[in-house]
Amino acid sequence: MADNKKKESYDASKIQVLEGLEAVRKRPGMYIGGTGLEGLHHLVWEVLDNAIDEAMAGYCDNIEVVIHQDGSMSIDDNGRGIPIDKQKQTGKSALETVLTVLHAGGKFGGGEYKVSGGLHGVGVSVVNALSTYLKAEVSRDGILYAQEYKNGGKPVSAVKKVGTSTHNGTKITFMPDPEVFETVEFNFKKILDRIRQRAYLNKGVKIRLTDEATAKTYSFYFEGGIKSYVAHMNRSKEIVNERIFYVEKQSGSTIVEVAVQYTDDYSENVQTFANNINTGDGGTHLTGFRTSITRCINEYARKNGIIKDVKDNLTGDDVREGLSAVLSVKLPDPQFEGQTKAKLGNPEVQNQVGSVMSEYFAYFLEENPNEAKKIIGKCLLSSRARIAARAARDTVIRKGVLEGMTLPGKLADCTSKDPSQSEIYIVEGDSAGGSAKQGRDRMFQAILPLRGKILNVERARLDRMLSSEEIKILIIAMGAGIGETKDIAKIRYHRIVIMTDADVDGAHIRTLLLTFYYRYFPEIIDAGYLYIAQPPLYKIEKGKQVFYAYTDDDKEKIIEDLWKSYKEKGKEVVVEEVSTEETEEATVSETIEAAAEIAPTIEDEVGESLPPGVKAQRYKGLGEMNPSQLWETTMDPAHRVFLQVTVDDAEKANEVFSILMGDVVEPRKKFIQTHAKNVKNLDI
Ligand code: 0RA
Repeated sequence: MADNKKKESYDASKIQVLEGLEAVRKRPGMYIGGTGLEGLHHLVWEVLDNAIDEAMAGYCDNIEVVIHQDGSMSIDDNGRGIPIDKQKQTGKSALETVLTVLHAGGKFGGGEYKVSGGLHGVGVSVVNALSTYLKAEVSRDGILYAQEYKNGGKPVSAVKKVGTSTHNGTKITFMPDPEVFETVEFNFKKILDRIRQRAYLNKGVKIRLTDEATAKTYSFYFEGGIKSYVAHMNRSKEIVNERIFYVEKQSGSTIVEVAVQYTDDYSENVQTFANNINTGDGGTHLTGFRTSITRCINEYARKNGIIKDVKDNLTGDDVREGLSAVLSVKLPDPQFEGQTKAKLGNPEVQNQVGSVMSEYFAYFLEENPNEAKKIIGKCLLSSRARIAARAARDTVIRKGVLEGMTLPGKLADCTSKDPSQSEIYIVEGDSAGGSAKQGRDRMFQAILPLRGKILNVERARLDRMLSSEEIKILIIAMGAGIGETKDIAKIRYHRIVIMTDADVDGAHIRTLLLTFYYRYFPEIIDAGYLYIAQPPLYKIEKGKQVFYAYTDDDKEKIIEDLWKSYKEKGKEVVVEEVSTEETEEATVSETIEAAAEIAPTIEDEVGESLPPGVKAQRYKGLGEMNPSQLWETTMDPAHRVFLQVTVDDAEKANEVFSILMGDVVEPRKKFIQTHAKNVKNLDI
C-alpha cells in the first residue's frame, strides 16, 4: 500500500477503496473476532477508537457515548468530522465511502497516531455492515450533514444538509443486527471499563457514557492521564514514593509517556500500551523501559554511595518488585506481533523509550532525593530477600522435599494415572476428609484433607511458603513443582476442587486457597482446572424422601412444594431436581466477593414453618454429612454443582486479592462493608 503513505491534507481523493461489505456479513468473525458479546462490543470499540484517533491527532476533546433505550448506540465526537466531499474512485461522498467500503478509513499511514492493530482498525464500514440501521451525522464548517443506512450498510439516500452546527464532529448511531449477533445487548460495565481506560490513556479528553434505560451517566476526564492511572492502580496499596514519576516526551516519531510509583508489593504491575492498545505481552517498549529503569537506579545508587561494588548491583528482578507503572507509546506505524498480536515489535521503540526514561527518570531521582532513597531502599530489600529466598529454596529443593515425588501420607490418591480423568478434592478438616475418602469414587477421585488455615501467601515469599507443611503437601500432591521447577504439564489432576464448609471459616480457607492459586499457579486457573465444590446447605426429609437445598431459594421452593402437596393431601410429592447444571462460571473476584458474603445466619434451625412430618436440617459443615450423602450431593458427577474458577479480569481479581489479603486495612474494611450487607458476624 505504498500510495497510502503520502502525507497530505485529507480530502476525498485520499480515501482508499479496497473491498465491499458483503464479505463482512458473510464472515463477521474475520473482522470482529466473533459474533458473541466480544464481537458485538468490537462495533463499539471501532467507532470509539475512530473518535479517539481524532483526539490523538489533536482535533477532539469530547466524546459522548449513549446506549439508547431502543438498543442502539451512538458515539458523538467533536473531531474534524468525516469529510463529505466527492470521492473520485467511487464517485460517492467520502462519508459514504468510509461507511460502505472496507478499510476506507482515509487515515492510513500519513504520520497520524492511529489506533490500529489486531482486530481494531477494520474501519467503521464494518460497523455499518453488521447493523440493521446506521445514521452518520457530520458537522463541518457550520453545516450539519446526515446520511442513513439500512440492512447492513445500504444507503437510504445521498448525504443531505440537514441543518447548521457550531462545531465540527461526527456522530454515529447504529443498531447491531440481531441476525448476526448472538446477543445485541450492550454491556454497560464493559463499555465503562474501556472508556475509563481510554480516558486515562488520552489525557484531557472527556468521555461520557450514558445508559438511557437506567439513566446512569459516567464521565471521565483525567488531566494527569496515566499518572492518574497509576494512582488508581495503587489506591489500596502501601506506597513507597508519594510523588509519582511522570514523563511525556517525543523521541523520533514516537511519543513516550511513562508513570512510575513503587508500592510495597512483591510483584510487579506494569501496564503497557501502544496506540492505546494494551500490549499484554510487552514488546520493545517494555524492554527499553526495564533496561533503563534498572540502569538509572543502579547509577544513582552508586553515585550516592549506596552501592559500592559492581557485584552489589541491583538486578532487574530487584528493581521490578513493587514496581507499578503505566507505559504508553504512540507511534505512526505500530507493528503488533505474536499469536494474540499483543506484543509491540517496532525495534526503534526500544531505544526511544530507553532514552526518554534514562534522561527523565535520572532527573526525577536527582530532584527528589528522599523519594529516591525510599525507592532504592525497597529495591535493596528485595535484593536481600531474594538472596535469602534463593538460598532457602535451594536447600528445600536439594533436600528433595518437592522433587522426591513421595506423595504425602495424607493424600488418598486415585487409581487413575490419567490427569484428564483425575480430580483432587482439597477438603477442610480431617473429619470431612474422612467422609470424602469413604464416599469417593477412588478410581478417579483423590482426597487431600488440609488441617486448619493455610498460610496467607499474599504476603509470604516462596521460601516461607515452602516452610508451611500444608502448602508443601498440596504442591507435592499436584505434582507440577513450584518456582523455577514448575511445570504445569506435569500436573496430576485436571480438576482441582476446593471443598470447604459453607460458613465463615470455610469462606476464609477458600479465599486463602484461591490466593495461593492466583499468586503461584495462575496457569491452573487459566487452564480451567480449578473448581469450587458446592455442598448443600440444607437437608429436608419427608419420610423416606430426602431433598437437598443448595441455596436458600432452593430450600424455600422445596418447603413451598411440600406445603402444597400437604394441602392437596394424599398426593405424592414431586419436587424438581435441585441441581441441573454441571458447572457455573465465576471469576476469582466474584468468588471472593461471594466468599465474603457467606455467613451463618441461622445456624441451628431452618427458620421456616414446616408441614407435619417434614424435617429440615441446616448443614453446619461437611463433617455432618455421612460418606454416601457427601458423594450424592457434592462429589457425584451426575448431581454435583461445581463453580469453575476463571480469571477473566486479572486486574480486578488482583485488586480484590490485595484488598482482602494485603496489609492496608482501610480498603478492606470498606470493601467488606460495601459487599457484605447481609453479613451478621464476619470475623475476617
Ligand atoms: C476519514 C478522514 C478524516 C476523519 C475521519 C475519517 C473520521 C472518522 C470518524 C469516525 C468517527 N469519528 C470520526 N471522525 C473522523 C479526516 C478528516 C479531515 O481531514 O478533515
